[in-house]
Amino acid sequence: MAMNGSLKMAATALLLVLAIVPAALAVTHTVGDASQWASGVDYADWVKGKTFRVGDTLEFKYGASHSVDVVDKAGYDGCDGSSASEKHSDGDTDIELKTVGPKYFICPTPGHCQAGMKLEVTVVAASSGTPSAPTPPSSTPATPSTPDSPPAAGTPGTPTPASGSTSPPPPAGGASKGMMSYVLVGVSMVLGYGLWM
Ligand SMILES: [Cu+2]
Repeated sequence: MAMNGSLKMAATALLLVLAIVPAALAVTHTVGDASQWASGVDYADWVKGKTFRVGDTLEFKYGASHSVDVVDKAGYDGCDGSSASEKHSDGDTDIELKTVGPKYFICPTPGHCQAGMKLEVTVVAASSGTPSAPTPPSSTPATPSTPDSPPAAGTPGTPTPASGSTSPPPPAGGASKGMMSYVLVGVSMVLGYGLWM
């Protein structure tokens, strides 16, 4: 039964890895890449081919002549930062994408947005495409007792059909699913039933 124990530990480790990987996929997008947040960059072109997910971060890097205003669509279309929900001018601004939908950013320096220093990204849900384990990693699947001491319990599934026609539990059917835990549960049920009889 030591083999089963190590296999179960391996399976648990695998589940943990699968549960952790999606979180590790959160990405920081440096706006404009090497061009950064500056004049003369086509940010509509920069966005192409990229996927922005909830949990990702936009990092704006820019010189002292620029700023970042978080605006709505009207502010984006009109290059108007007067109703911006956030204003940043620290030169290195991280903005986490927290909700799905379009997000708009402009540089409020006069003339910059009008010349194209504006960014629209569409944020999508975080977990699309990863079918990972939906259940939390519960490491103790309720079978702590390894049935090793009573080996003579042989021929399970036939526990004295004394009480009428309907046999009590169908353990063989449950065990046929191939899951090791189900097998262990079935065996322990049979053993427990035998001891009880
Ligand atoms: Cu600017």
